[in-house]
Amino acid sequence: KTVGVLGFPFSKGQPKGGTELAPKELRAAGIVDRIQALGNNVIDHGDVDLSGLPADSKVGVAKNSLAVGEANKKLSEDVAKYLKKGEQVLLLGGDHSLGIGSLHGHTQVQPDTVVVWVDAHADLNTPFTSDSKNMHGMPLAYVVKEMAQFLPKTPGLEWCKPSLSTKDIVYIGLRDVDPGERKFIEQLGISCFSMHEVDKFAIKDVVEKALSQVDPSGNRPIHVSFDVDAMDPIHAASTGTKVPGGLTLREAFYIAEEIAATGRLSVLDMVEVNPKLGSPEEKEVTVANTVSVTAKFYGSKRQGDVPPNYVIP
Ligand code: DIR
Ligand code: MN
Ligand code: MN
Ligand code: MN
Repeated sequence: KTVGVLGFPFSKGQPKGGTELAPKELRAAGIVDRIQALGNNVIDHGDVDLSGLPADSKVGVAKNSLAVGEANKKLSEDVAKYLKKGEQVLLLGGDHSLGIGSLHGHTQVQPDTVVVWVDAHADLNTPFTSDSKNMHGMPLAYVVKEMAQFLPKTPGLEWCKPSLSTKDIVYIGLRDVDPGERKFIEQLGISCFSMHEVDKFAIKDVVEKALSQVDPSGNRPIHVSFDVDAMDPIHAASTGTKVPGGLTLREAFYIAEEIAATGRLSVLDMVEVNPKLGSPEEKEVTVANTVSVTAKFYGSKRQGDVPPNYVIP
């Protein structure tokens, strides 16, 4: 299979500068080589061209919506372009507002995709339910049909027509959910495995139940949107909104190994690494763990890997 790697050096979905540096850091840490060494054909397409984004005024219901909207429009087109060539897409964020363009582009090409949203947060806020007004807390609200009735007209996002249903989405790892988001999850019946369910059922059952709830037939393409803050801050401290009590590195590995085993991973977003946050050691650990988890999604196994042309010396 061919994996197309795409960087999205963007941070305007939240207030902290630094996530725009993550694609460069992840590449420097060898993410492309790691995936290639597993026997995948990897094409690094570089970064989405984010030059000349509009400047936002300070007023507006959602912060930086012109820039977020325009950047995501370009992202959607790029994701769709590489999927049409038959590639899988690995998207290196960037903050999680990129979920808008990534999911929009993905569903243009594969309308039957399911979404596994691995995150401490639900990212389902509308500009009305959000306290922060940061768009990295809103991407799912803009791509889910049932949410359209709750959204205001948002400058910059006029192009974005929702293309997913609540039935196509499942959450894993939630532990910091705002009141409006919780209400939407209940009212719209979105499948959700918060950290409570991870504790209750253990990760093996959580992954099994999550995949069977969202796709009982087990044949649809899978979009994983992996926010590194899903992991416990011990494993991923260099991120903008750390929440204690998260997934262990082992649980993250297990999710990734099981998704890889389905053979149906189509798009993977790895988001919210912020190399400017935390100590140098924490940055190094966060980047290294993000690379390791990503490699598991593309076939690396903890039981050990044998490169394709390996010969016993
Ligand atoms: C919070 C935080 N729910 C918000 N969201 C984050 O601002 O909407 N998402 N950090 O990843
Ligand atoms: Mn998050
Ligand atoms: Mn919150
Ligand atoms: Mn997120």
